[in-house]
Amino acid sequence: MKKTIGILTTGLLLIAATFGCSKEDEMPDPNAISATITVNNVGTSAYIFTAVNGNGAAATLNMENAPLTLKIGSRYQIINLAGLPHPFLIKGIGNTTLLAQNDVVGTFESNSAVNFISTDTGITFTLTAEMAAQIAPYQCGRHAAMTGNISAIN
Ligand SMILES: [Cu+2]
Repeated sequence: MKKTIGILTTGLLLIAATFGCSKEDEMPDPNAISATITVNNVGTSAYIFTAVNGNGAAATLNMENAPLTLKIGSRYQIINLAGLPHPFLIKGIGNTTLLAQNDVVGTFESNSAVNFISTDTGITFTLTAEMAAQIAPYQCGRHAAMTGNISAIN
């Protein structure tokens, strides 16, 4: 009897493990980062993108204040090598701020679907359709000249 229970338990554990695996395969992690974008500064006059890796983001590298294209529905990590002297902001229409690396509180920072994370080295967020409808240029929180257009695409 003990042996039967042992075999049954092993069997159930195997089934559980199998189902566990297939479930993870079917359901993508909503917090998985689709693309990583690395940015740096040129003095106080421009940002430049130095690397774009992954899927959903596009920008011309090493071009001052280059436009940034982001696919709606993907999650992005922006690594800001310029650091806190040049806090990275995503502006909204009407000169609002949607997300900010500095202590400005953007209007989408507490949105659970956007799941905004801000650290000394960058920001991470999901570009939801709701946020995309309001998105405007990126800009440095301290230098207005450091700015470029963001295009949100489907
Ligand atoms: Cu700056």
